[in-house]
Amino acid sequence: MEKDFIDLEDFLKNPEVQNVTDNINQELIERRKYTPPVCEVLSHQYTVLQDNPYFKFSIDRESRKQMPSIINNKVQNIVGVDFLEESAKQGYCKKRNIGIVFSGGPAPGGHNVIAGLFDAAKKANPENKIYGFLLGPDGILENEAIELTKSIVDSYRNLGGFTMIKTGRTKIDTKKKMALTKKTCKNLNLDSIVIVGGDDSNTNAAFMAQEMFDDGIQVIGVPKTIDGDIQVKDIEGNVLCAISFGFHTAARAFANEISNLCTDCSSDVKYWHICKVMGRVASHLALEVALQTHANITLIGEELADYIDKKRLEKAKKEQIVDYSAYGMTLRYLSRFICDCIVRRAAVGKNYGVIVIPEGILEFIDEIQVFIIKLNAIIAEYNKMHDIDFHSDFPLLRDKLEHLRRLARRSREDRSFTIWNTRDDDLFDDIPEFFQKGLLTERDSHGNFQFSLVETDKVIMELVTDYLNILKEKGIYKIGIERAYYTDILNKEGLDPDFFGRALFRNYDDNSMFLLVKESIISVKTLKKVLLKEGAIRENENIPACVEKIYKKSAPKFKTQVHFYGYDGRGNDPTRFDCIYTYNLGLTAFSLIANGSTGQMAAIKNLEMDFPRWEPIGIPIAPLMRLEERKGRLALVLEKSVVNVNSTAFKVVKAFREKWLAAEPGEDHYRRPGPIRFTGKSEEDRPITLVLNALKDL
Ligand code: FBP
Repeated sequence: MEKDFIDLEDFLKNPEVQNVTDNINQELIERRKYTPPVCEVLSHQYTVLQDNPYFKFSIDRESRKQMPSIINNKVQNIVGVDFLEESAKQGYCKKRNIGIVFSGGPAPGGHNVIAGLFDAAKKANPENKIYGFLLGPDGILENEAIELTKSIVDSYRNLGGFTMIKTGRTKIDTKKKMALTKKTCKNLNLDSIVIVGGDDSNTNAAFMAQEMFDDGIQVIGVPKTIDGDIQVKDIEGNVLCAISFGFHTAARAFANEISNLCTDCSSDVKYWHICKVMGRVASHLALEVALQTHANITLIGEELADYIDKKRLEKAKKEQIVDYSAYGMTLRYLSRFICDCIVRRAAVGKNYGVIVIPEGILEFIDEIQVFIIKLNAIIAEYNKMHDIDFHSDFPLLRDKLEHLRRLARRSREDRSFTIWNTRDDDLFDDIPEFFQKGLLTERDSHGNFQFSLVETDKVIMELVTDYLNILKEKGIYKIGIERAYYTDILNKEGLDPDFFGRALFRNYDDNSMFLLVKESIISVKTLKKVLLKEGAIRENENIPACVEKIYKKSAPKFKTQVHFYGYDGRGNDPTRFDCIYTYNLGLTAFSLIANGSTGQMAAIKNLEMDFPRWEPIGIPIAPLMRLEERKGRLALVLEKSVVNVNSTAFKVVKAFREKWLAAEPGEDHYRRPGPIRFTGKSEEDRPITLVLNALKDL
């Protein structure tokens, strides 16, 4: 008998099978062997630093007090040289032990920071050692580090993730942790530590630099976060760091996926895709995604925070009162705005589309902030006054709501009681139940509201769905019927399009390309009524099948698909921009170390320009710090950069908003950024936000 099976073990040994199932594929090989170009100044044998007094900062008094050793640091320019005096050369090339740690969420390009640091350190002195702390700052506290060798570093060049040494979110923010850090530095005989992290981690870097200043241990920060909210300007608005690394890759990865949804929904024409994109606070990623994809609706949190209800303001002015609630966006208004866009697109036959919602949007909605503050106060006050805590006394949502209602009643009787009034109660009533529950859940151990527990997109889209149902019942939300199609269908059935058209549509005589069924027609029953009233059919006559078909086509269903883009883009292999940026950041970090800096952040100025104009620099961290409330007390932190609504990039998105909504007959205006291309010439060389912001201010 013929053998009709193959031996699996033999099969797996087949070279072709091994080739196609190997972990190492061509893309990986090419990524690993790619050598990013190096900024001119960093291509020299050595570098020296020059303080640049041109860039100034407004320094917080507390920062001056808490960080006296590094507060007078200046921006440092890096200059490439091929010759150094013997003593300077010895200092530059002395044998060093350098530690590096990733802190916070992964961001594409981190491995290249290590590669750049490694290459520069080995070039200066092959005996230099680089230690990678494992699992983030915990690795420092627990002295868990590995020496990074060439083979380890080579296997991660140009690859995404922080897989080489992993990451973690622990903060080095207490005396005890600082002491452990010093102990680890001593154990490993470290000369310096490089902290690759976001705003909090760079804040930590500054405190560590201050703390270890007298021990001669240098600390250098590197601006990382896909959220793009580390951006540095001086007091005059000169840009020193246009964006943190990882932002471009994450935005490009999200944009590719969202662009695919634009293609799908405009083919299938039946879904609205709701895309939540990461960005815990700032909406930079959503803004870049809007520019990359031209999605129909993109919400920008920072814009909502700026919103003023001019009508209310005018009304209040006339009544000679101040209406504080006219400032700031409400959830109700936001959902109305989205519904308006959906209804307008449906009217031209497009009952589909793509909405981009930044993850952190609720923080910008004044009303939510106010609720959180008020409810925090109500819960805290209740707990202070009673033996049993608020949540045990009111275990169910309805009990909690009843308590709030009692407070609202009290505010009507007692004018001095303002914490919860009838308007608060009415607005709170508008919120979906699951979100009411969310807002009333137990606070964390510091009494803070836990934003991360709220499903942002769900909150907004439930309100949208509810209001669309109302608009549907009112006959306002309708799918427009193409006039040519309507005429054709009726002609085919031998019916007079004009005769039925005037009875059926509200805009039949105004030459519109899309016809809208009358508002009063919201069911087959009401259709029959209207046709009878208009004399289009007689009492005992049925509705002509083609007319009923047209009506049914006009009745919308609001069908959504919900997506979350975050971790996927965060784990993407870096774009060429991020590969080059991060490799040069690593080289810059070494240059700062070799020249004795501490408390500086490695950065590249002119990122928004062509690569030949990139300028590696050191930015002093301490002068950037501000007092902010953290866990109920004021603390010095590096300020987060949110989207500037006066920036060119934002103004461009705003100017194109109507066009990209495409609530008019004709094609949508989607843009296809395509997948991240590592090789070839077609990949863009920097984020669009940067390109636009570098152009003259509008
Ligand atoms: P970093 O600021 O640490 O870079 O992290 C940013 C981020 O990716 C946010 O966009 C997101 O909200 C958050 O991390 C998610 O955090 P986690 O990994 O803890 O779920």
